[in-house]
Amino acid sequence: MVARGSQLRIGVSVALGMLCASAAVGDGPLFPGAQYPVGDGPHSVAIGDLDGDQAPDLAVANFGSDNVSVLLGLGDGTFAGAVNYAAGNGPYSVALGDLDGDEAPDLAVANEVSGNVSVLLGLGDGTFGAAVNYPAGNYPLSVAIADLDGDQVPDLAVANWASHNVSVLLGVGDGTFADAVHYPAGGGGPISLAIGDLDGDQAPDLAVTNYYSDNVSVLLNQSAIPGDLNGDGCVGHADLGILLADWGCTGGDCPGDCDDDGDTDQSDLGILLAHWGEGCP
Ligand SMILES: [Ca+2]
Ligand SMILES: [Ca+2]
Ligand SMILES: [Ca+2]
Ligand SMILES: [Ca+2]
Repeated sequence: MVARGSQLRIGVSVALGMLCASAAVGDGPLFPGAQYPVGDGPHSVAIGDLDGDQAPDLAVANFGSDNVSVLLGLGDGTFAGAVNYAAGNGPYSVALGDLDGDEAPDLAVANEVSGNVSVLLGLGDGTFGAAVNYPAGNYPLSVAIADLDGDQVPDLAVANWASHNVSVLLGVGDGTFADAVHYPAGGGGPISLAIGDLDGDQAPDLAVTNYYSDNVSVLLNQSAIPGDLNGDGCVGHADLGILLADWGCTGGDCPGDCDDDGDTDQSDLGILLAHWGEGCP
């Protein structure tokens, strides 16, 4: 188990940014705000508009009470009382994203003790359906959401602290997920992960912090189709348009550069045409 340093198990603090310079007191831009009770042992918080009123809301993973607290924002930096939804055992991390394509944010929760991920689909009004749990690795501590295979459906990536690996659960599109596929984290005790395109091929990659080996692993996504310049999982007219608009570009940073040699020319067109239609519906 990972040591949990904080003994502040009571509430979520909200610090309001001080916007008026003339009113500045002290050295920093923040001052302590209100506290809002949540569940027991809150470990992680995420921000998003969960009820579609343009006011940011909070979702909190509560390790001790095996649930997630949702606090709807009133738009002025204050929040309504927490509503709690059951998750798995030992929620450690929570991420927000539209997992079923209905434009209402959903919740993904990494449950350390039960070794799974809970998915709670949002109804759009700030309430959530019952958790559906998907097995991950041992002691999952972090979850992130991104379309990892380029099919336009969000997927889940999970860092598993005790099994030293990362689980990827591909989204089906209706809010359900395929079985986890595990990848070595590249270090010991992966505890946190983040997703971004680290090599510029339009496919999201993973960065994973490894608690025991004191390093960060970079896991490059291998699923990009050569020629899929806009990363939508299909090599087609849109990509050809990008390439032609970029024709003759040199010196790197060329959007039409399929082979990563720093320019956009005949070789890139050849690659695109060789993969024409791949991945398209
Ligand atoms: Ca809201
Ligand atoms: Ca949704
Ligand atoms: Ca996907
Ligand atoms: Ca990439």
